[in-house]
Amino acid sequence: MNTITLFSLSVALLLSAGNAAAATDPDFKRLDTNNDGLISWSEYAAKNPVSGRLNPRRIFDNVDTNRDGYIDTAEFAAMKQRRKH
Ligand SMILES: [Ca+2]
Ligand SMILES: [Ca+2]
Repeated sequence: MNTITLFSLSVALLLSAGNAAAATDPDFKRLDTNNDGLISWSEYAAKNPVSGRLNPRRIFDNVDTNRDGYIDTAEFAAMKQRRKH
């Protein structure tokens, strides 16, 4: 057994201990390019270039409800809920 195998095992354990449902949201994972569980503004901006009248910075700030500069899984889930209604 090598260190890489041990590392992936501990990551898998950490992931299953956390909020597995939100962490596996494919839309969230698509935006969280460095897989740290948070979507930073630079990650968001890379996938959402300015186009037309939509300002991605305003959308990002809207989703980042606690204004810490990152979209976490709970904020992302809340945003998806709002879009459904
Ligand atoms: Ca990230
Ligand atoms: Ca936030």
